[in-house]
Amino acid sequence: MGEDRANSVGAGAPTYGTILGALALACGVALAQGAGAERTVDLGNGVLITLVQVPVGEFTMGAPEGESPLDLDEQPTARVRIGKAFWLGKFEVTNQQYALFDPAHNTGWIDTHGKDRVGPGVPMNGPSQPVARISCLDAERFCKWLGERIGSTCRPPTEAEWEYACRAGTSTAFSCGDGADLAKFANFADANLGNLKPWAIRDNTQNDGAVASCDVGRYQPNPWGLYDMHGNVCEWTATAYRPYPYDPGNGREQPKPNEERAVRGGSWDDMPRRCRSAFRLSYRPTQPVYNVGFRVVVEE
Ligand SMILES: [Ca+2]
Ligand SMILES: [Ca+2]
Ligand SMILES: [Ca+2]
Repeated sequence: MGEDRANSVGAGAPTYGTILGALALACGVALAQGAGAERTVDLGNGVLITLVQVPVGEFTMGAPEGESPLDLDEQPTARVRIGKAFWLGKFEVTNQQYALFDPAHNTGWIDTHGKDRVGPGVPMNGPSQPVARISCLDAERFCKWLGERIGSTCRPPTEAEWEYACRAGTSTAFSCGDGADLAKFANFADANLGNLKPWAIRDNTQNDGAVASCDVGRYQPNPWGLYDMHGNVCEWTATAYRPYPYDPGNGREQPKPNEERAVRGGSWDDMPRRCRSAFRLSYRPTQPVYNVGFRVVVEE
């Protein structure tokens, strides 16, 4: 339950939230407000999107000095408050889900030379693989279409919402914590990528089992039950890519028409460093990118 809703509870009958809270107290469990609540929305033809409720809270956005000396755009950090709970896609949007909006889109293949020219390569267009090769504007159009279907405001997450949800209360480089086996939590550029692109920059010491993008939800989720925030495909955000410290009031949430957008989370084609919670890069909003997809926010 979001803080807003909890605050609006009157003296009437107990709500789901108060019952859950009482249960948690009875069990001696400190239940974070909102974390873990789920709902589904129907895209038609029996295809659903599962959403996880992300609670109100505050976090440090960006990387502490020394986490990744090459990535200076992650500093300086800022304390950012998420003042309103929201619903975030539990998974990246899949090809099957996207096809209900745009049946003509084909995420296609990654061929052995990475160019879709030489051989059939590795499929990226399976129904449960994440959609990619869609622009940020396409992602926004999908969200608008979905919002009209379900009668809610739907959009890609802001850059702050994305990092807050990715961290899920952690301040380590990855939400699985320091010392965890990343290959159990993420699909990144591991030894398998050598089978597709022998020259690719990759971490040959790790084996996540996937050559290119794989079905969403194959790895372990983060502490808030969100999958593939690290890796698989990178994800569009609604926010202009501007220098830190992050300030939502400086116009970055109203990007200029062709201003580059922040893209988050890294992909199957990125080294672990580029899949960290704080990692940022950017593309023009009109540019479809072979390893960039998105997930949806549904506002409360
Ligand atoms: Ca991989
Ligand atoms: Ca991802
Ligand atoms: Ca960067």
